[in-house]
Amino acid sequence: VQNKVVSSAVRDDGPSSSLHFKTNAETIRENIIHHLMSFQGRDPERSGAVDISKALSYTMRDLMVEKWIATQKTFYAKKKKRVYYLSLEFLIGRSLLNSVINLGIMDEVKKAVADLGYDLSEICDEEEDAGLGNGGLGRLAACFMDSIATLKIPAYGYGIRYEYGLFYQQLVDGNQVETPDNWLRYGTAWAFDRRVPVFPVKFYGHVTTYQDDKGNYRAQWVNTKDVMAMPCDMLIPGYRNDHVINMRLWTARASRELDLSYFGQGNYIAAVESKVSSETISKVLYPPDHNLAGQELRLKQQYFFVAATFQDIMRRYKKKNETFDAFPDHVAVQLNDTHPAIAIPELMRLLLDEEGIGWEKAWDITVRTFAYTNHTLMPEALERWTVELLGKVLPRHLQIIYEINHRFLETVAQKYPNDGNKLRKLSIIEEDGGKKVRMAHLAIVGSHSVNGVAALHTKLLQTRLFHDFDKFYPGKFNSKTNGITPRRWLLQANPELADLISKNLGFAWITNLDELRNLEAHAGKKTFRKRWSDIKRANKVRLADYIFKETQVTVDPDSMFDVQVKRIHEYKRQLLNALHLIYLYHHILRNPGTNVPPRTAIFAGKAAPSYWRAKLIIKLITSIAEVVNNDPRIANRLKVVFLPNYNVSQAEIIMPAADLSEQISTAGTEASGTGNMKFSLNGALTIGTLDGANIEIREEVGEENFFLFGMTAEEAEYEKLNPSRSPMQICEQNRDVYNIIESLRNGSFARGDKALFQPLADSLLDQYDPYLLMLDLESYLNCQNKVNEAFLDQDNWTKMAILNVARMGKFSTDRTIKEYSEEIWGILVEEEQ
Ligand code: B1H
Ligand code: IMP
Repeated sequence: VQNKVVSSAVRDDGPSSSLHFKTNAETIRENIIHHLMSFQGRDPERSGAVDISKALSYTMRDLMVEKWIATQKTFYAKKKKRVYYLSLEFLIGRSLLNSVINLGIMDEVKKAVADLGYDLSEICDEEEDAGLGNGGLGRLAACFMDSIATLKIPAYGYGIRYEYGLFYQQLVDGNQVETPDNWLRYGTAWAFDRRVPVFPVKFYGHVTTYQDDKGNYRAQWVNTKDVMAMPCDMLIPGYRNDHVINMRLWTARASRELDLSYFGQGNYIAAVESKVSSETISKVLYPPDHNLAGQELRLKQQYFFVAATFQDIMRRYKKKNETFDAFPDHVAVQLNDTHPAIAIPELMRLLLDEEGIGWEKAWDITVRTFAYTNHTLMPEALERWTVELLGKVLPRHLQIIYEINHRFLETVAQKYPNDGNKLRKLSIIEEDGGKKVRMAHLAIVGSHSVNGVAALHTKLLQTRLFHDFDKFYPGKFNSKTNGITPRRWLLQANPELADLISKNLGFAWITNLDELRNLEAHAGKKTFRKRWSDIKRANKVRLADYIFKETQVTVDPDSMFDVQVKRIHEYKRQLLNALHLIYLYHHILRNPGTNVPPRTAIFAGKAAPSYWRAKLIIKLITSIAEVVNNDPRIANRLKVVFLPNYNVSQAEIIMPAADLSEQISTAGTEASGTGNMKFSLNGALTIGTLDGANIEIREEVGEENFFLFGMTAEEAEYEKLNPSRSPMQICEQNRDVYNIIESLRNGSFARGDKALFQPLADSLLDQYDPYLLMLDLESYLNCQNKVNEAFLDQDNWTKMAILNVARMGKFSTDRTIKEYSEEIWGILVEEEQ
């Protein structure tokens, strides 16, 4: 990713703190050279941008280590409660520029790099993205780490160090083709591979019982196959506060004993094979997203990192504590969705089997320790493991889950006597169609807090998905609206806008985003708006250059940049967007004199490799692009672009350049969304439905600064079962809609192939469409007309954009994390950082 502008929209009141070596451009340059020679074995005179990038990264890491050690010592000194954020995904992206900014040494680093003959942006572009996540859920975890470090919360992130992150997406003839993301090919400067502590993780085997020295029967999990977990630490610096926290990602290694048993039999090849198979556990991130893989390896990944993490938690806890009575006062564990929910029976197992604590006490400790965040209402994403698989891989955990369920259902039966239906609905075990463990139910029963990620999402959890649980556990459900970190998503991604804001408001907004409110006073000033729109244009030029480099399509920076970037999924309705583009194409052909403003529709996003319908939607978009972009009659009034391989660093180029943000999911399907916040914070206006956090964004920015269309979640729920109009009726009543659908069926966008997009046309015309595309289409088309009109008044558009940014304070993860910390973890955030 190139053409990134790097500016110093950071305070220029000098380096933020005492450092091991005095950081000035000179010492930074010396350290770069030292690393080049001592660690990379390069001749400074012959090394290129890649080498400098790595050496600079090591230099930044050196600066962070000392702060990290000091930070860890304060956790011990103050006997603080620690938070463990468990997530199967951390979508970090790049770290170099972020660490330079957070360390507060931008000017010094720029100068050091310039003295070596390079531009910092060029050096930063050499870094590979750490794409250890699928999308919003993983990126949220990464934004949380930044805010946790900035707010000085004693916390750790725990996850897996996947050797391959989310697949690399190429477009071949307009179709998605996946290739492996070998992000560690040349190593990474950001992770410390550690030798200690290393922990064994057990799998398979069976359970026996024995009598302990007090005469109690205790379970013992034996004859297991063990895999070793090795820690790999990534340091996360807070924003200019000397605080550095730890993200511990586990790597799977074959255990020595396992190898020896094979060697003993003289079976060398089997020993090596078994080593390879142990190590596949941390090989690759699962890409399905909102769809369960249901596979043994995925379950093993989940338990692998949970078991290693809990051994680490116990090790740390036992350093200072003799008994487990105070465990929940010292340890809070946040489960990022149900992916790590096997931690609940794992803690029970440790307390019961290893520590010899009785059930009631162990359960009390467990529930007070865990909190669970739900991220989706989509039924296909709710994890359910078959009893057969869980019993095979984790036999002791299955026993414990059955016991948890047994005791839980007894309490349910007490509250609702003779109500078999209630028991069936609430049970952790799903009985019909082969027994399955419902991980969400396990997570709810085993946690003291269950939160949704936006107000509407939480309400729907309470009224629909988990209604009975909400009744059964009053007060357990709560809402924590998502956010984004303003450090990466404004200060770093949009340096010129950040500069303009800082020049007018000072720097407080960087750690107190509500300060942006003071921009409102500037929205009325002509000169300010001019500066603002100049910056937007420069960002659009940068994106236009990037688009040309990646796709060889020329786009006009003065056209409206209409952007939808996110995972490709039917519920997100990229297809609805595509239908509007077909409409626009037809409209311009039929009305050559029309005054609709020129538009550039920009898409990016990955489809799950086995989700053929999502892949067909990508093919449709690239096919529309081929037709529209090459039709001379359109004369550049409409361009369509699909940027391959959407990732964090691409998002950092896209967000600042958008005019219009497409947030058009069917109401009631997108739990929150966080891309919506990134766009608004960078001065794009939103066209969106009343879904997820869109509702709260609209509330904040004002309805007059938001393009709303479509049904509400309640209407959508009703229409799904009782449609007011059929797709056929809609086509009959609206010629434009008829023509759109017809063009999918007659091969217009498929080089004459009538069959290619037939499945999409069929689903649109189907009586039952869970995503209600046809029922929202006219409202969407009308709303896009309003967008066109509004865009013709550029000056007013800019005013609206400024007001959007001014009112985005709520959507900082600093606010989100403060709420988690104070309302769930029981940790007060110190006001003065
Ligand atoms: C979100 C997921 C998700 N919700 C299953 N659920 C996965 C589910 O690999 N899997 O099996 C991976 C991811 N991701 C997203 O979380 C929501 O759709 C967004 O609306 C939300 O903003 C984001 C963060 O809360
Ligand atoms: P951990 O918490 O044991 O993973 O150790 C992380 C870092 O914290 C260590 O590298 C030490 O710098 C520091 N640390 C570990 N144990 C103690 C302690 O008992 N007192 C103070 N600092 C400690």
